[in-house]
Amino acid sequence: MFGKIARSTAAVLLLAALAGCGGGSDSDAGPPGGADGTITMGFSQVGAESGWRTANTKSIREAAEAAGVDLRFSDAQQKQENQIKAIRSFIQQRVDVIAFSPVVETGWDAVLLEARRAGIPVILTDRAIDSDDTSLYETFLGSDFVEEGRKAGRWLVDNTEGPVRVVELQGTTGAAPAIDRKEGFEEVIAERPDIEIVATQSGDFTRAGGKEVMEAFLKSTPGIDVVYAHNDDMGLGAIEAIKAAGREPGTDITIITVDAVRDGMQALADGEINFIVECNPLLGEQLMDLARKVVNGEEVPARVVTEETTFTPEEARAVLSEREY
Ligand code: GZL
Repeated sequence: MFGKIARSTAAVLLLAALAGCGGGSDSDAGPPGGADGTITMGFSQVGAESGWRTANTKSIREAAEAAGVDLRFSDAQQKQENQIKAIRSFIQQRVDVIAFSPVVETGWDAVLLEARRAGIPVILTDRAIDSDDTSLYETFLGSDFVEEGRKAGRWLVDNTEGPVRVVELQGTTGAAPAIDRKEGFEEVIAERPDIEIVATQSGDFTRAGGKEVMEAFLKSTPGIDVVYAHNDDMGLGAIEAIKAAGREPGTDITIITVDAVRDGMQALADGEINFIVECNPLLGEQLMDLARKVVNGEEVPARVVTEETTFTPEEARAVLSEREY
């Protein structure tokens, strides 16, 4: 909001378009975008922790290429301080727009205020932030993680009877998908007092993390019926641990995950996972379209929710060959 007013004013006041990045509210900045209209985007990515992230990065890079966007890409290796450093660097470079997937929900107000003061609009993609000041960003593009958790809980409520002991592999501590997928799942299973989460711990959205936590659960927690993993990668790590313990994943222990990336869908098709809630990583095209509108001072929705579904083993077998990721 503030960024758009500053940019429009700068654009109206300044007739001569100088070469170089647009952005910035000082008086010598040309209209948004470079002299030839090229948009420069600074993008701070969470990291490369999962199959989902890899697919998301590929989608963003390919969409930037197709849209002629000059993409300045930074991988934060799942560290918030690296994302804050990258955003400050993008401000120094006076990019036209900043987009990022916040690794955790909190701690962003200061650096986003710096971007706003520099007149550079910010787009949140994939994960949201928990801030009272919604003017710090123009829009949020990504999934409804609470609904994803509800879908996982709904499948469990509808497909089990009697006492069910669940162990939960949470995503990165403080991350929106981890907080919200837990919230949605618990909201729905509350309908069944005989479904109980008997252990819960973060596996940090990685395969290694899921395996390590599941190994500990198998040693410390008797009578596990179900694993609810906040992403496929932790579910695949749990499968390794379950097999190493001489048990049958998908048969002895039911497994529910979120994402629907290729390796997860293959395990689902093979019957080692029982149900997957899709989380669509292909956000690149929508992001570039939103960026163009924001840079040009056009109105954009405060929230753009992505379309996604769920899969059973039979449904996975039917679509596996045509999946993009
Ligand atoms: C969800 C995304 C999550 C995925 C994980 O939009 O932020 O992060 O579910 C990824 O696989 O690590």
